[in-house]
Amino acid sequence: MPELKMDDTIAAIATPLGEGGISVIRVSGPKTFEMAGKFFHPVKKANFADFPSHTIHLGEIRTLEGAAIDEVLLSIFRQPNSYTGEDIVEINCHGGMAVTGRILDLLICGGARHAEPGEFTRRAFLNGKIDLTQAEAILDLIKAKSGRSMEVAIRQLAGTLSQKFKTLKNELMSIYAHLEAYLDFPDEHLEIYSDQEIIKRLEVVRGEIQKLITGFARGSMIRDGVMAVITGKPNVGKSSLFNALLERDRALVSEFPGTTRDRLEEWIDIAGFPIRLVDTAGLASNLNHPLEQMGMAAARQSLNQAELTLYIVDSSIPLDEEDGLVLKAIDFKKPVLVLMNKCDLPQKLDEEKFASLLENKKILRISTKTREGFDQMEKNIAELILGKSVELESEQITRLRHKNSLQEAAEALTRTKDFLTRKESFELITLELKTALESLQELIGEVYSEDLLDVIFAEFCIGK
Ligand SMILES: Nc1nc2c(ncn2[C@@H]2O[C@H](COP(=O)(O)OP(=O)(O)OP(=O)(O)O)[C@@H](O)[C@H]2O)c(=O)[nH]1
Ligand SMILES: [Mg+2]
Repeated sequence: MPELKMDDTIAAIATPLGEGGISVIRVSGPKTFEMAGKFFHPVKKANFADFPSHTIHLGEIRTLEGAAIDEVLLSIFRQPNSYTGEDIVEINCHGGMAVTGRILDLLICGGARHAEPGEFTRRAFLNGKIDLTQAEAILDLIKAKSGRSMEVAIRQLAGTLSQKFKTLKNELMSIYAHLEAYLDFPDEHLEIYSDQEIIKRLEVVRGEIQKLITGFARGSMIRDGVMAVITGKPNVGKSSLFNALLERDRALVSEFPGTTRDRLEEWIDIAGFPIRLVDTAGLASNLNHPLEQMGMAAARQSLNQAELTLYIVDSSIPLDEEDGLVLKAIDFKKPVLVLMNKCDLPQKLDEEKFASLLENKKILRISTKTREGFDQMEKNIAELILGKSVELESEQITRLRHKNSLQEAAEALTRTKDFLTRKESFELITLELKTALESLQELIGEVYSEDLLDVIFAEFCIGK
């Protein structure tokens, strides 16, 4: 992407395209008021330049020739007290592709430029309104698929994580400044901390960083979700379970074995955690139709990718050899929850024998018809993916970028400590400490490259 100009005026539709109650068009930049003023005609005949910041005005959008386009509400935010830190107007017009598109066209003709994805937030970052971790949190909040993902994102947006990073950085900065002063003025008899004192302080920072890194697995699970695959023989109730967890009839269900052939997937929220739930074709040895075989191949592929397997059997019929085929296809080293479905019907499955084949995996009786066992099932799913404790740390990292920067910092701190212990030269020691410091600065965006910003903001939608 060519380098973005940041001193021009941008415009975009900030709401999803399509029909809706209202749509919002956002304009930001130095010529915002001049451009909007060409097309906006307030009901109260006031001058645009006199509108105070943070006020809303009723009026009409008209073409330069005077043709009315829509009746709108226009909000004004004057720099620096706005989302981007620049002059902003937000036009609330009637939701609809034609009206919204037309107003945006007028603004573009009036000299605004189409905003790139995330450009409003990028400007907010570049103007110092938010740091990089908060910009990422905004994106996570928009994309949050569950209550917990939302909770973590809103905490990061409020700045708890940035604050933590900054505290760690400031501590390193203070040690660094101390060592530098000693390096620059070795003859001044500055009071110097002992190596032991410095090592102790470095260890505290490294320990904190390590704790954040350890929390990453859980954090990324909260942000990106876990893939849970439903598997079993044909007709055991896989699609019924899929629908019941989704609480709508998404997959076809029938009394005929072989109903599902394609892989279906949907996001669900279990105990606040996002789960990518996958319904698959049944596994059987007697499938001859090429379509059935394709379905089974796709099912096996999904099973390989599963982070959690929901293995379901029909407890109203006895076990047979076909169950052996499914058992062989499941990787019991990964988390597996075994579900004996159709517990509302007379039970014919020998549970003791079945349990002996399952490598001590948890077995639960459920009915997708009556929802018996569902509360326990949801609890077990949450436990299987998160361990016993499902509480969140107050500072939780969720992004690989954060983990990588913290890892670099931790490694540089280990080297700093080793050099100090071995009484290496001060130059070498401060060089390593500086590497750790820079990793933390990159994390919050105190130092950044345009390429990094391009990667981060490309994930955003246009208008944010
Ligand atoms: N009584 C009872 N019937 C159930 C239950 N769960 C599913 N069924 C019935 O079992 C039959 C098969 O259900 P599906 O959900 O289509 O089974 P499936 O495992 O997806 O089947 P395939 O896609 O063919 O592999 C349907 O007639 C369902 O109504 C249950 O808990 N109790
Ligand atoms: Mg099915």
